[in-house]
Amino acid sequence: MAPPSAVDPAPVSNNPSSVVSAVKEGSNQSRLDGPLQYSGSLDEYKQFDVTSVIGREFPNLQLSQILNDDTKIRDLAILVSQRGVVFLRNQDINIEDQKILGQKLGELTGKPETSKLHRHALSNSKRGIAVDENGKLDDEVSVISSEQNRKFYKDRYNSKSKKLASLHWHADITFERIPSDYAILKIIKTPEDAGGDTLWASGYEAYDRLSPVFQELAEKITAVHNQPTFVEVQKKFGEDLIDEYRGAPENTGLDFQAEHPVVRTNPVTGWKSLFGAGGQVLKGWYNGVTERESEILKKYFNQLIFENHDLQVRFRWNENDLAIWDNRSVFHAATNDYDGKRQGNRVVSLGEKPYFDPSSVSRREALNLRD
Ligand SMILES: O=C(O)CCC(=O)C(=O)O
Ligand SMILES: [Fe+2]
Repeated sequence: MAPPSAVDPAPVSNNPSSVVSAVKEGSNQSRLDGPLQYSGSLDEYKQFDVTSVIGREFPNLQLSQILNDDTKIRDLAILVSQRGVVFLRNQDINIEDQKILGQKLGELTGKPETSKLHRHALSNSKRGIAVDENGKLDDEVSVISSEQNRKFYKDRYNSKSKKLASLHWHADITFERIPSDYAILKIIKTPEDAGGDTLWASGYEAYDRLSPVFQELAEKITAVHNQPTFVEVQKKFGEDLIDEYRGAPENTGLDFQAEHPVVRTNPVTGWKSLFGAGGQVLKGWYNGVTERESEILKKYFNQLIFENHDLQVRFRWNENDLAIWDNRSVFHAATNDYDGKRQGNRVVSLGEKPYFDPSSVSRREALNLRD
């Protein structure tokens, strides 16, 4: 079934080497010379847009069946980058193949050679939670565990919490100097009671909702992303953190701070996205403005994400459902409204060093969705 969205289906060469440049090898920049075009190789699978702005679901496609087809995996990555998040139901993919997929999505869309799978400082094998039924421990998989979250962050990951649920909005690991391109989460166990949905919000659309004057301002400034929580957990619970190589040579140490452009160009789509917002900036700041202005901008940028439910999509999980999202251009938030146990495996791929290309365009411009 053909996808119903306005994504340009123009076919291009399916040979990745013709679009992925070798010139930038060894650097931490994207190897793409320009945005990629979806070739149409996934059109044969039933699919639909979950909302007009964000989300595509494939109700029947099994990822394990297409893992060795580079054209299809590359098209899948392009769709994830265009639609922000892609949902796949009842997947039989095992954790080894989930990791292969995580690395391939980025490699086939030009990520730097030095960017591998992320090794999370806290959520890693040292927590002793197995990633499969054979008891395997793996630093390149973050086990998303309700039990672990309740232990480390009791006041927030708790159905009786009185904190604002919107405080959970974030993009993954943006405190790293080389943050993520794609993330893949497979939920293995859903809570016995209801709940545990996840929401995603479009950074492309958040950018498009700024006036031209505010767009220009946002394009001029950088944000310091700051994550002090892991060191707090280390101190409180005596947990050991990974302070060396976390999937890219630049990702080391325990400062968990990185400066990135507030408006980021996604190399795969060529579209501008609001990137410097969400929880990772709540404890950080904007450079180039006063402290007071920084606080005001934070509130406003976050309001665009938290309060515009028409740029969000909410996903209700069944066991073995899987989501793939592009951390460069979407934010997401888990819902902690359940008392049962919930668990999943997340693989996070590292992408390019974030950049802003002044010649890139907004999503509405690219798709001709004028105001
Ligand atoms: O538990 C969830 O649904 C999402 C957790 C999360 O933020 C992630 O996997 O990156
Ligand atoms: Fe996350």
